[in-house]
Order: sequence, then C-alpha cells, then structure tokens
Amino acid sequence: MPRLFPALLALALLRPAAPTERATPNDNRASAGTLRSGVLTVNLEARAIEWRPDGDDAPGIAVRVFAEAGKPASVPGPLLRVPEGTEIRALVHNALDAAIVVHGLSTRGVPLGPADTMRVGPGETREARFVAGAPGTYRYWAATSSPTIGGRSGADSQLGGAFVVDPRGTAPAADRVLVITLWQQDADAAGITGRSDVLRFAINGRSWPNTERLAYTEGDTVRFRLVNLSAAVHPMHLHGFYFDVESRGDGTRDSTYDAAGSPHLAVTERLPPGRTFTMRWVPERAGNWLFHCHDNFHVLRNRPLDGTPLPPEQAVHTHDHTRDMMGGLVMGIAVRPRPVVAVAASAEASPRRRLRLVARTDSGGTDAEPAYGYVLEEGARTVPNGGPLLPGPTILLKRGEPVSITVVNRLREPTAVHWHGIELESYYDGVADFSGTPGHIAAAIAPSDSFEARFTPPRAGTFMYHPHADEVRQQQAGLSGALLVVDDPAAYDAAHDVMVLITVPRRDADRDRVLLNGSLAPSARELRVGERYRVRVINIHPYRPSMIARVLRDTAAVTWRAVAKDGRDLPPDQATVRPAVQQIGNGESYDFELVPNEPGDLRVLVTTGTGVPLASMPIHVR
Ligand SMILES: [Cu+2]
Repeated sequence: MPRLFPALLALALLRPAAPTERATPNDNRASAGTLRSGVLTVNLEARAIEWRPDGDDAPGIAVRVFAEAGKPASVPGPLLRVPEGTEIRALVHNALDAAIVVHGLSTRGVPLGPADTMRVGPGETREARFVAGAPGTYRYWAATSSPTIGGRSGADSQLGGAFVVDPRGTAPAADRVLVITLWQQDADAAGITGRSDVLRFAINGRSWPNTERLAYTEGDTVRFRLVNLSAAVHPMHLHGFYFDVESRGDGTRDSTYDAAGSPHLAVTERLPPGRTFTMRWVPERAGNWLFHCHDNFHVLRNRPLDGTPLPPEQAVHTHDHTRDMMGGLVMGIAVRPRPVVAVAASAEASPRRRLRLVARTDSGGTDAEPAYGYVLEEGARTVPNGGPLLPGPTILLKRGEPVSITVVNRLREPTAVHWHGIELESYYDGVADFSGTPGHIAAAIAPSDSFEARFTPPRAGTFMYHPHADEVRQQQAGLSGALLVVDDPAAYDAAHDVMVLITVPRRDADRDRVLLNGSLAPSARELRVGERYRVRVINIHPYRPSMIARVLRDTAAVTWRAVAKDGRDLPPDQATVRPAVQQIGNGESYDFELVPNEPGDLRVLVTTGTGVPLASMPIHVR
C-alpha cells in the first residue's frame, strides 16, 4: 500500500477538482427563460456540477449539464416550452473546459439545416435565434466529443433538455414531460450492463425509488411526453391500462397523428435513443401502478455510486421487493378512488373459473443458473405433464369470464406474477410489495405460500405473464409464458395458431441465442396452403429491446396482415397487409394473420436489431 501511495496522490492531483454545485432534479413543469411579446429569451450555460440521482443524501457523480445562467443547475437541463410561432433567442455560454457542439436549437418540423449544430468553445458565448416550428415534443443536447446522443456515456450524458412546442393559441396541456438519461462508466462489448456496474438510469434526474411519485384520481386524463436522451432503447410499459400513442418523434420532427384517425393503443411503446413519444391514458382503477422500462437491466437496483457493493440478491429478497430490488427507469403512480355513492356489492355475474399456477424448480439447474418453471393445474388436469418446464404453459382464458389463478410458490425464494397487459385491479397486478391500495398491498409470495389473483379479462388477445420480483434471475430461470384470451376456449384451434414466444436461455453460455417457444431448436410447424393462421409474436426476453421477427421464404419476407398489438385488435385503418418483418421490444406482443399461398418451406427468423440471427423456426407449407 505505501508503495502505491505516491501514484495515487499523483492521480488525485491530476483529476479536476470535484464540482461544488449540486444539481436538483428537474420536474419539467415550467419553461426556462422569459416569454414576452412572442419571444422567449433564455440564457443557457453549460457547466460542471455534481448530480445525485439517488437523492440528496446519497453519493453523487460529476457531470456536465445545461443550466440557466445565474440560476441553480438541474438534471435534466432546463425545459424550453413555448407556443407555436414563438421566436427563441437562446444565448449559450460554455463554462466548461472543453468545446461543446450543441444540437437541436433550431426550427422544429423542417429539414435540419447547418444551424442545428453550434460549436461553442470553452469560455465562449453563442446565440441561437430561431422560430420554434411545428408543435410537438423535441430535445436539445450537446457533447464534447460524440456526434450522436447514443454515443454519450459519462460526463456528457446529462447535457441536454426537453423542448416542447405547444399548438398556437392553446394553453400548455396539463401533461408531464419525462426525460430519460443514462450515465455509465463502462459497458461490456454487447452493451449489456449488469447489476454490478456503477451506472444510473434516470427519469427527470432521479432513479427509482427516488423518481417522482405521480398521483392522479380515477377518471383523470393523463398525458406523458417521453424524451429519450440516453444511449439505450427503452420499451416503456404501463401496468393495468392501455395508452394511446398520440405522436412519435425523432427529436427533429414529431409525427402527431391525425386527431380524427384511429388511436394507437399499446401497453408498451419502444423508445430508441434521441426519440420521443406522447401518450394519453385514463387511470380507471384506483391503486398503485408502475410505468417502467421493460428491459429488465434498466430497472435493476444498481450499485451505489460510491462503489460500495450491494448485498447479495438473495439477501435483498427479505425487504420490500419493488423498492429495494428495482432501480432506474421506474415511476410509481398512485391512483386515488373517485368518491362514489356506495352501491351494494353485486353477486358475481358468472362463476369464477379456478386455476393453480405452481412455480417450482425444474431439473438441470445449478445454484448460479437455476432452472424454474410453471405448472398449470385445473381440476385433475396438469400442464405440462413432464419436464422440461419450458416454456411456461400457455394460459387460455375466456373473455369476460371471471378467473381465479392461485399462484403457488414452491421455490426457495419469494416470487410474484404480473399479468402483463391485462386490465385488472391493482391488488392483483403482481408487483411484489407495491400493487394494491394504501393498507391493502400485495406482498411477495413467500416460499410455500400462495396468492390468489382474481380478474376478468375484458378483451380477447395475446398477453403474457412473468414474475415481477427479481425479474432477471427468475425469468432467465424459466418463469414466463403466454396468456391468451379468446372469445370461446372450446373453439380455440391451436393448429391455426403459430406462437412465437421469445425468451432468454437459462444458461449464460447460450446468451448469443434466444429461445423460441422454450427451445433453442424449436420444432417445425406444418401449415396448409390457403388456410388462415394467427401468428402471435411475444417478447418476454429480459433484455434485447430491438429484436426483429420475420417470416421468410428463402431470404425474402412473405406478407402478413397486422391484426393486433399488445392484445388489442387494430382498428381497420391500421390492420394492413405488409411484409412479415416486425421489430419488437420487451413486453410487446404483435398478432398477424398469415395465409400461405404456395407450398414450400418458410421459416420464422428472429435476429438482433442489426440482423444477427438469434433463433429460427421451420415452417413447412403443404
Ligand atoms: Cu430501458
């Protein structure tokens, strides 16, 4: 140790002094600058600050941010929000010791010109003057080195903010602007970051469980504007409710959908780096709900920023699962009941169907790579009958029929099951130690214990179920499956259903591939020319948010007709015939209608977002 000391001292002397100013989280509720006579004047300053994403009492990190000159700094940087037609005069002063290139301070909704980028040397001040442009959700950002948002990782990663243009003549909507950022020191070659890494995903400058808690009342109309200033793709998932994706943007243009057109309903929307979307939803049921990224590695509790280790995962299991085991891109939403005149409890409309879903150990696992699986029991029937327990048994429910599913935990660790995409009561939603209402919260299911989930699926479609406690470990061990809701289970024809259920292999040695229907080598399907098949593509993989599923004849995609997304039928104008190519984020499902028009061999091919094959399933057409 003494021998190392001079070297450490030299390193310490070489490091720039830690910034003394501490940034506050930015809730993005008010625009920066002064709006007068149709002109927004704002003085932005790039400076080095300390950011504490885990709260004021937790360790911080040194990052660069934009702040308003003379005002406290925040993460993310100041919100610029103006009515359409406003002229923006933004002075940008660079108080950093390196030059920055600023992007996004130019007119929105038109092709980008050279004015969109502005180099500001250290100590310099430059002015951007422009008319705001088309209404929508945008962002501005800067970097000392990277030419792209996705290339930023460390100190530059928080250098930016949201930019919103409201329609002319309207007051700003009562919406919330949610800016996602990511600070990371290192990522491995695959860009996959694990629990042990020191990194931070944040929404409006804070990581779960320190993100803002949102509160609404049943029946409110809620609007979120999502802005991804991070270097990663985030499939954002809302529990319990569909939301309407009102617009999608690339930061330069925002494709606000025709208000008269059909809604784009989803429970999960993929958000690549630099992109934006706007969502509207109505919380119709009281209780606690989550809105979170469905890439499980983006909702892990990460190591404290001072580098101290986390307790081992199993030890953490004894605490509040959602608070203590999740982190990063999670928002908690409390929905208060709307006061109503009490009505007498009505008798159940129809008898409740009773199922048991048993989580248990499968054969072939190790302590490091456990093998778990589900067994579905109904009366004397058990599915599957033997091992291996992969994939989870498909749960087939009848639309409108009340169901009781008793989850029995035969594991040696707590678990909980989330019925992903189902509109149900909060208490049964399966987020351990979080779902429910104050005083009536559903705990994690302890080993040897059970939990009865009750719901009545209101619509037919393709859904999924998976644990919402220690998701990375339990899903990789084999706990997940498809949940199909149909109008008439007796008439359900599995021979005309082509399931493409994408999950993660149990062993890390197989991590360069994915499982299709629980297998690295899925068995072939036999289809008949001219008959109509429903292809259900489901992604419950814990990471890989950009996979693409295709149905190919040789190397060319056949065509299919889109019929549903996230379990919800598409309106006629969106149910179009298109090439059989679909990108799919974690927690998304897509249904297609496929009618093979000639005999021969097809295959389902699942690749990474850049085309690297991950899995293939043969289809023989006779
Ligand atoms: Cu994510």
